[in-house]
Amino acid sequence: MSNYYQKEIETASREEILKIQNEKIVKQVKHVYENVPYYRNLMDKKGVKPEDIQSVDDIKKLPFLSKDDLREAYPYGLLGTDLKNCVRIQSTSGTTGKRVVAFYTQHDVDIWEECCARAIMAAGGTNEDVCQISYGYGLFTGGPGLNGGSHKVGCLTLPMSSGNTDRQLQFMMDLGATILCCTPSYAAYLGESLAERGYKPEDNKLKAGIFGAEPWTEEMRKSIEKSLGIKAYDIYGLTETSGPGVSFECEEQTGMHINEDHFYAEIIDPKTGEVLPEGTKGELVFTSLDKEGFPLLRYRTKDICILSRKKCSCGRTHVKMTKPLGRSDDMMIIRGVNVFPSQIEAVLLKEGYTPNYQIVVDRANNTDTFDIYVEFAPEQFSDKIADVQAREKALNAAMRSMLGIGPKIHLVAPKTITRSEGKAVRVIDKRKLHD
Ligand code: DLL
Repeated sequence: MSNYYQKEIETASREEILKIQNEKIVKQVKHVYENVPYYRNLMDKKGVKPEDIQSVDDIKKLPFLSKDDLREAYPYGLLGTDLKNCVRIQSTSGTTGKRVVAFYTQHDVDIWEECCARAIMAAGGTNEDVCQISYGYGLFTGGPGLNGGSHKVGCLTLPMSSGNTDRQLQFMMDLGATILCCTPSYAAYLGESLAERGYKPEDNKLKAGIFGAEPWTEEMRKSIEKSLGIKAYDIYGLTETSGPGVSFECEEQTGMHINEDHFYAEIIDPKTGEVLPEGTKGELVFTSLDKEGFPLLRYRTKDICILSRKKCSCGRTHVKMTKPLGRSDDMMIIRGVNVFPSQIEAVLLKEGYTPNYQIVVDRANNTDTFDIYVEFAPEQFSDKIADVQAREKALNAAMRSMLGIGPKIHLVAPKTITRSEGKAVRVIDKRKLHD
C-alpha cells in the first residue's frame, strides 16, 4: 500500500489533471504576459497573445526560455511579481554569467515543500521518521527543499547539511536516522565510511534514501542499497523550477513521477525545438503552472530523457520521466556542483594563461576527482617548485571562487598538451554516469 502526501491529486485521473493544468495555464500565461516584460517581448516577437493559449495543447505555441535568457535577464528580468511579495531566493553555484537566481513567494515555497513532502512519503516517510538531510543548505536548493518537505511530513528533521562525515555518522547512529537525503555519491561515501568504522548495514536504522542532484546508475543504486541496508529513491529538480521535487520515485523505482499539477513537461528535439511524442528521447522542457516569483514558461532544461504514461503499480497517475540520460549542453555535475567548461576557460584567460588546458573528471572512492591540466604561457614558465606551487594554489583559489569547488591544478610546460586537429577535447569524463 502506497504512502501519499496528497493522495487525491497524486492519483487523480488523467482528465482531472488535464482540467487543472488547462485552468492554470490560461491564468499563468496571462499573468506572465502582464508582469514579465522580458517574456512579453518574446511572445510579441512570435506573434502569440495570451488569448491564444486556452489549454496545455497550446503551450507549443509559446517561445522557449533557456539559461541564456536567464543570463540576459539577470537578476530581476524574469521576476513575476513585486519583490516585496518574495520571501526567498535560491541560486546555483558558480558566479558571473551562469548563475541562476530564482525568486519565491511564500506560496511558491509552500508548493515546493509539498512536492518534496510527496517524495518523502513516496519513499515511505511518516511523522515517525527521523529524516537526516545531508544536502547542502544555503543557496543550493537541496537542503532547504527537503528540509521543508520533511517538516510538512512531520518527520524529526536533522538539518545536517553536507560535509563533516564524522558528525554525520554520529548523528545518524545516535539519533537513529531512518531516512537519508543527500547526493548519491555522498550516500555511497557515507556507506563506505560506516563500514570502515566497523558497522554492518543492519547496525543503522535507515530504511530509505532520497538521492538526486547528479546522475547515478542502477549499479550505484544497488551498491548504496547494500552498503546502507536501505531502499534508494531518485529525486530530480532544478533551481529554475524551484529545486528538488519536480519529480520523484515511488516504490516501483522505475522512473520519477513529475508533479504534473505544478509542472507541465514536454520532450523536444534539442536541435529543431519540435515537440516529440511520448516515449521518444529528447530534451525535457518545463512550464511552471502556478509559480508566482519565478514563473518560467517552456524552460529548456538541457536534460535528455524519456516520458512514459505506463500505469504505475503505486497508484500515482502522474507522468514518469527516466533518469536524465545525458545533457544537450556541456554542463558537468562535479561533486553535486554544476560546472561549465566555459567558466574554467574564463578563469584561465583572466589569470593570464593560454587556452590550452584539459579537464579530467573521474570517480575514486565514490567521490568525484577534478583535475585541470594547464600550460604555462611561455613567458610565465618556471622550473622552480615553489613558483609552480604558488601559481597552482592561486589558480585553485580563483577556480574555487568561480565554480564553488576547487580542482587540482597541474601546471605543465608550454606545448605539452596535445593539440587537436579538429574540435579541441577539453573534457575527459571517465565516470560512467549513465546506464
Ligand atoms: O540539483 C536540485 C536538486 C537538489 C535535485 C537535490 C535533487 C536533489 P541544480 O543545482 O539547479 O538543482 O541542478 C539541476 O542537476 O538539470 C540535472 O542535470 C541535474 N540533476 C538533478 N537531479 C538529478 C537526478 C538541483 N536525480 C541539474 N539525476 C538538472 C540526474 C540530476 N541528474
